[in-house]
Amino acid sequence: MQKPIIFSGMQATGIFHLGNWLGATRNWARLSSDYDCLYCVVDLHTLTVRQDPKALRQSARNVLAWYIALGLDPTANILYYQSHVPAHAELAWILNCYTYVGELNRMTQFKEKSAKNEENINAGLFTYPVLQAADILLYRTHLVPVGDDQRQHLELTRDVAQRFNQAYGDIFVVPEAYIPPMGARIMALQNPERKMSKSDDNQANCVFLSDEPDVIIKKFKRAVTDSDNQIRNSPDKPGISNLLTIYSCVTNRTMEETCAEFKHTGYGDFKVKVGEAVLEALRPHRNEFERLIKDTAYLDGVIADGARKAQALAVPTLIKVKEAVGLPI
Ligand code: AQP
Repeated sequence: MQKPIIFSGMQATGIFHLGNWLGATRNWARLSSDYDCLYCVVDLHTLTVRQDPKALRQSARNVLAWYIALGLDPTANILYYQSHVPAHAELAWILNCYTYVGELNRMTQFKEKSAKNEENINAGLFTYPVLQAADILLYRTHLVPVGDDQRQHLELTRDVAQRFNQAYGDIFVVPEAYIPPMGARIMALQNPERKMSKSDDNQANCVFLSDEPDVIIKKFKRAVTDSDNQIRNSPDKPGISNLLTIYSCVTNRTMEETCAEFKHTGYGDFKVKVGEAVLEALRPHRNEFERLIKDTAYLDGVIADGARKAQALAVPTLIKVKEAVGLPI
C-alpha cells in the first residue's frame, strides 16, 4: 500500500437506502483515487440482529454487488467480507479488553438499537463499536468515510487506539472520520427530525435503491413539507431542507444553485422533481446491479480476491498487537 488508507463498511442486510448511498458509498467512490481503499461488507456486525441464514448470505452478496454498481472498481479497491478475515474478530477480542463498559454505555446507537430490539439485547450489540474499531485499526487506516451517525463510534475508535498506543508504542494509526459536507444525515421523508433508516417501521420514510421507480416517486410525493410554501434551506424547514439536500447531492449542485432553481416552484412540483432526479441518478447503477448480481463467476472471483488481499494486510498488524500485549506468536 503506497497511499494513505481508507477503510469503511456497510452491514450485510442487502438493503441500500438513499442515506447509505449519499452519506457513505458515493464518497467512497470519489475518494478512491487518492487513497488505497478497503470496503468491507461487515457481515459479523449484521449478526447483532437475528437474520435468516439463507437470506443473510444472499444479502451480503447483494451489498458487494451494489458496491461495484455504485462505482467501486474491484481492481482498484479491496472489496471483501469481514467474516473472511478472522483477524477482525481476533483483534476485536483484544480491544474489548482495552475498552471500558462506561464508554460503551454512552453509545447512542446502542441505546437506540436496544430500544428497538428489546427482546434481543445481546452482548454483540453492546460491543459492536469495539468490532468496528478493530475493523478500522487492523489496516492502519487514516480516513474513515461515514455518515454523521457514526461520528461517536469513530471517536471511540480514536480513544481506544490512543490508549493502546500509549501503553505499547506506535502500533495503530489514529484515524480521522470523513463526514461529507452535504448528505451526511439524510432524514426520514415523513419524519425529517429522524434519520432515514432501513429499520424504520414506516417504509415510506426510507427510499431503497432497489425500490421500483413508481414507488420512489410516490415516496417523494408523500414527503412531509410544511405550510408556508417557500423553498428555503433552513433549520425551521427540516422537510424542505432534506429534499433540497437530496436534490443537490444527486445532481451535483450546490445548495445555493438548488435553492435558486426552485425559488418559484410549488411544493408539489418540487417533490416530483426531486424524485425524478433521484431516479435519473440511480438508473445506471440499478442497471449495473441487475447485470452484476447474475454474474456469479465474476462476483465469486472478486470475493476471493478481496479476502486474500485484506488478509495479507491484516495479519501483520495483528501479529504486532499480539507481540505488544505478550501473546505467544
Ligand atoms: N440517514 C443516513 N444519512 C447519511 N448516512 C447514513 N448512513 C446510514 N444512514 C444514513 C451511513 O451508511 C453507512 C452504512 O451504515 P450501516 O450499514 O451501518 O447501516 P445502518 O447505519 O445500520 O443503516 P440504518 O438504515 O441506519 O440501519 P438501522 O435501521 O438498522 O439503524 C454508514 O457510514 C452510515 O453512517
